[in-house]
Amino acid sequence: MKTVKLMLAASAALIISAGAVSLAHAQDLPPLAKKDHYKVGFAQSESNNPWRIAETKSFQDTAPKCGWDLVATDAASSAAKQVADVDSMIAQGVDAIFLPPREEKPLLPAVLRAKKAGIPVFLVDRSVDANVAKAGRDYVTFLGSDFIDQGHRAADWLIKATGGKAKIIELEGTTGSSPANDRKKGFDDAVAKESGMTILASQSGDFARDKGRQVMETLLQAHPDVTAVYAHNDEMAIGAIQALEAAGRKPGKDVIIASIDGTRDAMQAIIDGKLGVTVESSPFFGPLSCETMKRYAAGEKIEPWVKVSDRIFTIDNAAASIAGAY
Ligand code: GZL
Repeated sequence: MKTVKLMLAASAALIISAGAVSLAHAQDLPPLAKKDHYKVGFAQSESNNPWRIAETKSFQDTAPKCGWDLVATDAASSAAKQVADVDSMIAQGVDAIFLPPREEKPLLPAVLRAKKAGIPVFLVDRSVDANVAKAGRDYVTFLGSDFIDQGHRAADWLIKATGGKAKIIELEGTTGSSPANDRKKGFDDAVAKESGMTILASQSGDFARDKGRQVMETLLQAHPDVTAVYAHNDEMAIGAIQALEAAGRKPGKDVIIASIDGTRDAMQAIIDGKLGVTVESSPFFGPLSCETMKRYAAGEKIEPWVKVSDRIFTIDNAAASIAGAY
């Protein structure tokens, strides 16, 4: 009889402790009161390309429609300043923060400080190190594209366009950012399966046009046998086109280029026959952010990843799509 009592007591203790842990986790995510007006922080990483400028405009255009008093900052390509910008929003006591972490790791402590201050954080367009912070516990959710899939789709197109035979230069995005990490993984994993495809060199152009051009100039000198370029974004692809033409090469003819984003200049480069493909990565996060925040305030459990679906633009649809591009 005594043994049974002991077992019952032990299992009761286990249930209480498990409940306490799950309760603690459930309590981790700061609540958001349902009201007509909010003070909302948007801590932009930089404005060094059309994509980021379009994203900021999307939030600014959404603010009056969503009852937001928007506190928008720009970290001018500095993760340290982006951390300071988030801390300033915490000090101002904003109701919620939308954050595109410039790099996965440096922004983590600021996300956790916002949580501790009772401010829900929504990660938008880029994420943080998933090994340390979890959606639904440390931040509400990640709103964004599937970057691994984007890299995979760019590879698929390039494999078909080159018949599975290419010597590739890869221009990587911002070092340590989730799109750069995942677009590299998606592309490199797909290309590794093709015996005729080699990546000659892979280097960051920081998602910027001029840096992309400079890196392409250097890598082109080291690898004149290049036959394809994979750029993690259109700005670097445009920079690569400039570098190739300056070296007397014919982008789209003797060097096939694949990219990601879907900007207006990329669509034009496709129409001009210089760029082969750009996989869309929408910057228009304002409306989706408004909708997701309203769902959260209404008490809905938000899925850990509010996934954005992306189209693909080639010579078949670039002319029809350019009017809506940014
Ligand atoms: C993707 C976004 C990337 C774009 C770049 O969500 O983080 O940052 O692809 C931009 O153009 O700089």
